[in-house]
Amino acid sequence: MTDQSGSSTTRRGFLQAGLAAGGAVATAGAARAAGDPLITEVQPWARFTGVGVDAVPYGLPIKFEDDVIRRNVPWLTAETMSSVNFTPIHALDGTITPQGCAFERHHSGAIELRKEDYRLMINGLVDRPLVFTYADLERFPRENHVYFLECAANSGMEWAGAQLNGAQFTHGMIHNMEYSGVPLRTLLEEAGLDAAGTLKDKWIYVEGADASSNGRSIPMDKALDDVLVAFKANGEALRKEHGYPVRLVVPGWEGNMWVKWLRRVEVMDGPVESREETSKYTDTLADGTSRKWTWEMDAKSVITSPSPQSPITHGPGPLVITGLAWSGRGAIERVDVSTDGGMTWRTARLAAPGQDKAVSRFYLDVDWDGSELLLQSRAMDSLGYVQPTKDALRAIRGENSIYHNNGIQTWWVKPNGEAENVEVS
Ligand SMILES: Nc1nc2c(c(=O)[nH]1)N[C@H]1C(S)=C(S)[C@@H](COP(=O)(O)O)O[C@H]1N2
Ligand SMILES: [Mo]
Repeated sequence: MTDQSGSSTTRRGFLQAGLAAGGAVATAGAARAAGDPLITEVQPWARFTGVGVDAVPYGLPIKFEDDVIRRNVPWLTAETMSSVNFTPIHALDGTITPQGCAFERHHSGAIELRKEDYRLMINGLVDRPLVFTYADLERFPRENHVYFLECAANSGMEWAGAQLNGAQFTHGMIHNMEYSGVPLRTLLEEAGLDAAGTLKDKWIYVEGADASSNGRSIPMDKALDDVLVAFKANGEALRKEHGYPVRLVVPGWEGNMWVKWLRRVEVMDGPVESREETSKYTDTLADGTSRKWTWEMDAKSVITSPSPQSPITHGPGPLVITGLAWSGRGAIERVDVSTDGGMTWRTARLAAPGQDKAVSRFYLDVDWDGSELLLQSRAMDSLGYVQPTKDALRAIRGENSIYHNNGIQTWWVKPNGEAENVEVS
């Protein structure tokens, strides 16, 4: 333990050296090299051996990163069983969300379902109603795809104005994973769709094995397009909270339709109009009528750093502005960043070309003069759709909405580097 406290003292020294040097990163680096004990003295981690292999059979993040966790907002819901927590997007980089900190949304809690007890039924207007075991599913040709899942309620608290102070809370109902699974089309074809007749006007109804069942209707053309019956995420088994052993992946469409612990797919003549697609996950407009079947998640983006939970700690000079962008209708084509509340825009650098219905990472590398910033990002997708301001959204949707808020987010960065959630529309 003394080793540990010793190292944190020297770490403070490291920070002060950085601040004293100020300005460009290179100048700071040169000054540091001169008399930094972290460079000139043998440190505890070099004087003693580390732990051996197998010390931790399945690894967790190192303790220094123990604040990079999912968090909930306790006052949002009465209890955690039917609730949501948020991905710490302010602290992540790249595009893939580790399962261990990917947000959870349950309507009746996460269940424990063994592969051996897993059954998937396909019934209704099919030639042969079938029941698959987990082992059966593993024998169909598999595909791998990276897709984002965004809860339709993401940013829902921000409709009327700025509310929650952090990208994790305003935009953290999203994750982006690589799924391995079998196309639903393959399983529907195995059951045979001749009995359904014309497929164009047919629907499927999907439900989970949990108490809520979270049943949703999906039009047949989507079901036969890119929907996956997935059993792995980011290379490993789905975590319990994400639907182990099998979940539905409905690319680009609202998270509610991605049924976890998938137990049944029924082919039907029409939609069920279940609770989750009538009283919930619809958008009440200014005139009191509600939009429904708002499945696709419109293009959206957010700056993850700097942001309220990720302030600037290094003073003026080189600053990396970064964030995430995604579209449920296609790929991200371009992201613009404004530092003056939307008056002027610069095109950010995409870390990689946009992928269909997957998250893109963007960067804007600037020389910060230390003055306040009103940071915004604006996504454009492959259909030419441009992320709207919150005012533009409210003009169409009114003020009663919760779901599908893809308006432009603003962070007010102060000269001391701290950031706050504000609205500039
Ligand atoms: N069976 C079942 N599936 C479900 C839910 C649920 O409560 N039960 N919640 C839905 C909602 S509203 C969302 S946003 C996503 C969340 O997926 P995640 O917990 O993996 O983030 O799962 C969806 N699928
Ligand atoms: Mo959701």
